[in-house]
Amino acid sequence: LLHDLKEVKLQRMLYEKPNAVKPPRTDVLMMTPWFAPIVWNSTYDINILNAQFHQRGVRIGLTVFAIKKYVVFIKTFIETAEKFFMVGHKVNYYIFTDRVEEVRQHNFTLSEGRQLVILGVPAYKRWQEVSMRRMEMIHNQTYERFANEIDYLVCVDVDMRFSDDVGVEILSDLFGTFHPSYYGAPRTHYTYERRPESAACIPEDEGDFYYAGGFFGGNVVEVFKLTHFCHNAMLSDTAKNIEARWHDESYLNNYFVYHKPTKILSPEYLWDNNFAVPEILKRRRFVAVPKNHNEIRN
Ligand code: 2GW
Ligand code: MN
Repeated sequence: LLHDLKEVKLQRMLYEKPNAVKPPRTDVLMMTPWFAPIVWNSTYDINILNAQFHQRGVRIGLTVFAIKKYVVFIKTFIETAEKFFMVGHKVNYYIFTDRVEEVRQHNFTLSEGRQLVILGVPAYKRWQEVSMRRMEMIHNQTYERFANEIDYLVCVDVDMRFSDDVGVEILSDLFGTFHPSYYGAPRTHYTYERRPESAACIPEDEGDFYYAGGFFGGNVVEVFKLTHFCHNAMLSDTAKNIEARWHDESYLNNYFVYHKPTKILSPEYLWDNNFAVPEILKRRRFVAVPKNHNEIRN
């Protein structure tokens, strides 16, 4: 085995020396108490990271669901991903939809090394279920497909657009994203599921951050475990006639309390332009597309 290993060495590269006594940012938390980096602008060097991930020939899968009327979001989503998502790396888009023909008709032209896979899935009647069942469908494809095709999975909402770089700086074994509404809030303000009967319950004195349901990921094995937990917790709640407060997001938050993410993305990675932009927010990389709730959700 050892005899097959080639020497891997980064190319000569010029960049500013890191300074052990001067942190690049002092206005935000850059590291959790369990030593997971929190990704903010100016805390990393993308050239070093790109070289490392290219060296490993990393393949990235981006999963997105466009069920029923939400197919309207897919065009902007893919077009902006082509401009900003993992540029220069191997990317597979996995679009889960009940409207395979409509998605296919876009005939997206993709850059080299990028592929689009359309997966036909059922359309659940209730929107809460449409959202929650994503965990099951991602889980099912993990051993069917993802294990053979990619190294990392990135799972996101579709009612979004990329508006700045989202690259390999986000990748890690297991990652989540700060919800843009709660990153500065005290624990008691987090909208966790609090009923002890629910499998999503987080007691008042537990929990680190409030993570967004619309952006998480990790390596294939970790996403397999996460989606397995979330789906089964949801099924056991449903059997007891409980629906967690924020659906899949509630189970995700529970999972992250007891399986700490190895990296966390700042709200740069999930923003809503209806919010005032705070001083700490230097970039808005992935932002909500305004939607007419009545029209799109009924
Ligand atoms: C339809 C009616 C009401 C709500 C959602 C839907 C719907 C969602 C749909 O008809 N078709 C569909 O494909 N979806 C998918 O579910 C789509 O990928 C969408 O981005 C995702 C979540 O729904 P969304 O984006 O309308 O909900 P948000 O933006 O309020 O999402 C947050 O809360 C959700 C749970 O309630 C999820 O955790 C989500 O990840 C969060 O960002
Ligand atoms: Mn959304």
